[in-house]
Order: sequence, then structure tokens, then C-alpha cells
Amino acid sequence: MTAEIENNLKDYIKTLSTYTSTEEGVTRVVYSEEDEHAKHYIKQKMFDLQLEITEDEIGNIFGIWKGTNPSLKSFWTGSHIDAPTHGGKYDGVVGVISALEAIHHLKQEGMQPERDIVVVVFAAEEPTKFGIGCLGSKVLTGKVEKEELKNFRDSNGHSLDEILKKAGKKIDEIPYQKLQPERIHSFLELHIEQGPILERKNIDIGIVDVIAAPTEMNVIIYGEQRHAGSTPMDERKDPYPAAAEAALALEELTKSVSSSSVGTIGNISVTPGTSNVIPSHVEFSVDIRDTTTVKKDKIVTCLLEKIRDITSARGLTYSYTIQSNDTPSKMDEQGVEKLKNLCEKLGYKSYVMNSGAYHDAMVLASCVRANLLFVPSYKGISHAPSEHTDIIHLIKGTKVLIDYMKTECFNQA
Ligand code: HGY
Ligand code: MN
Ligand code: MN
Repeated sequence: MTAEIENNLKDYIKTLSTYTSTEEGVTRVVYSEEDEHAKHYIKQKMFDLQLEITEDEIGNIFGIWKGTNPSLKSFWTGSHIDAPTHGGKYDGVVGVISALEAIHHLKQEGMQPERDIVVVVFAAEEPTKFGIGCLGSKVLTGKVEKEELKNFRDSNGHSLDEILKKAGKKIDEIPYQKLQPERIHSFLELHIEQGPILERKNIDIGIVDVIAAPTEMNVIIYGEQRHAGSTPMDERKDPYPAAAEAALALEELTKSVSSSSVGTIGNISVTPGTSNVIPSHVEFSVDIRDTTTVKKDKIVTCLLEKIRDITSARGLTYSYTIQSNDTPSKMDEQGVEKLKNLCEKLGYKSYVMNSGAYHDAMVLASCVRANLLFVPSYKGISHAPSEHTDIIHLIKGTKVLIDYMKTECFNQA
């Protein structure tokens, strides 16, 4: 059993990591050629497992192992396969391949579930393309309105509508709130921790109780474009130092509110972006997260007040848009207990913890019983080329998933 699971998981990871637009790490932006190749490969694997395969108009893929009792609610499991720029091989991928490998293993044991087992590959979990995370699961659960989608533009100004058309999809046919919570028993996502705790504590499996959620913003600070050489320092309206002050304010605010608060400026652009020109404006992303809405909103409010004060003191103006403002989500308590017991039975050390990263389980938890399992990340590194998880941990995570499926989907008389 173990040797075969190991070989299959290694094959999945090796093959999927070839679908990338960069040599350095894995870059697989949603709706890109690489993303389509990866989705085609996963659909092929679903076909080989004789699953019923569907894909919705935003690009979520569903591989269904039909159960014998259609009156039972279905069990959902899965994650995403899009990857951030110069990301790693494991983020999201682990949840999809372990689900498919679990099904492969159970089929080999000649088992047949009573309830449907649905493997979901959520589209656009990463915010790379449109600045909003978990787009696929948010559309599925009705968290993003149809009209909103029509306003989506990527950094090149291309609309979601155009991009979907190129991928052979029609925005108007996107099924809104397609997910019927009353038809779903539960959702379980296996994911890499993307942090250092499990490795540091030498724990096999992380069982998540709360997922921190992001507020994702875009801020523009406007100054006055002038000559870098002939403009005296006291006559400048330079937006860049103001942005730098805002970055330091963000760092100070997140450190002061709580140990679970985080704030990141991951993307900044300077216009016109020439070395001898004082910029006309500076645009930057802000990603603020915490495990409670109160703490997160406090940071957002204080940061915007700071930016207001910094810009007015410098005679500058600013604007901002909020791309997404997600709610931190509690995982299903019953599921946490079940997973703890399963790990104990398997002889794996488990640890209940929160998740600093968000996941599709965060979105699903708003309408179905959702749980999230972690396997350790090497040195806690993720969203980077050196992201790595030892195969033994992937095997253990897959075995927990196999046993969870056995308890939840088989012999449900
Ligand atoms: O950013 C996140 O937390 C996720 O990895 N996309
Ligand atoms: Mn990610
Ligand atoms: Mn992920």
C-alpha cells in the first residue's frame, strides 16, 4: 500500500510541477496555458479513476465517485492547483492528489461508497490574476455577485469575460450559488502548513480550528511628477517616501495588535518608473489578516487613518479599493475531534492549530461543515521555489484522508 501511494504521489507532483511558466519555482496563474494543461492532466487522472467529471464556467472541476445511496449527502474533498509567481510544487496540489490517490487506493481495496465522494479542484485560489483569493469557491458559494465579476480586470486590463471566453467559457453561464449546502455532508481539505510549527514541534498532522482571513486592498498615493535633479527636496510632492511611511505603519500596527496579525505589501508599482523622475503616483497592494474580524478591522481602519495623515502632512492625495474582505472561519468542531481520533488510531502525532494562510475551506466553512488538515512544510517555507514537504508526510496525510473517507462515506447504513 505505502510504496504504491508513494510512487503515485511522487508522479503527480513531478508531472504537475512541469506545468509552469517560469524555470524558477512553479508559476501557474489561473486560466493560463500552464493552468489549462494541469487541469487537463488532473481530468485525465479522474477519467482513469472512472469518476464523473464536470467543470463549471468559472473553471472549478468536480470528479465524482458515485455512491450507492443517492439519498445520502455527498462528501467533498480537494483544493486548488493554481500557483503564485515563483511558487512551490505542493501548495494546493497536495489536497487534490491525495484525494485522487485515496480514491485509487479504496477502489483497489474493492470498496464502494454509500455517499458520493466529490473531488473538487477550485479555480483561482491564488489572488495573482484579479487580486482576490478563492475566486472559484466564492463563486460556487455565491460570495461573489455576477455583476461584480463583470468588473474584474487583470493587471493588463483584460476583463474576466474576455479571459474566460479565451478558455472557452461564458461568464453569463457561471452557475451562481451552485453549491447546495443541504446536499453536502462535509468538506475536508488537506494542505501543506506553509508555516514552521509542525516541523518545529515534530508533529505529523496539523488539525486546523480557525483560518485567518484577509482583507486585500489596493492603495494609490498621488504626488507631482517632476525632474529628479532640478527639483529641490523641500519643493517635492514625492509619493514614494509616503508609501514607505505607510509600509512601516502597517508593520508597526500588525505587531502591536496581536501575535496572529499579519500585514504585507507584496506588490508595488511606481509610475512612470524612471530613475530620474519623481513619481506621479505609487500603487501598492495591502494584505492584512487575523483570526478575528475585530482585530483585522482595527488594523485596516488604523492603517487607512495613517495613510490619510501621512499624505495630508506631505500635501499628497490617495485613493484605495478593497478587493476582498473575508471573514475568519471556524472549522467544524466535530470534524476536529474525529480527525484527532483518526490520527491517534494511525499512531500519528497531531496538533490543533490555526491557519495564517487562507484556503478554500475558509469559504466552504461559511455554508457546510468544513475541516482542514496540514502536513509539515520544510522550514515553514511556502510561496517560494524551495517549498517542500517530505513524501512521508504526504503519505501520512493521504492515509488520514483514506481513513476519514472510510468512516464518513462507507457502511453508512
Ligand atoms: O495567500 C494565501 O493565504 C493562500 O496561500 N493563497
Ligand atoms: Mn497559496
Ligand atoms: Mn493553497
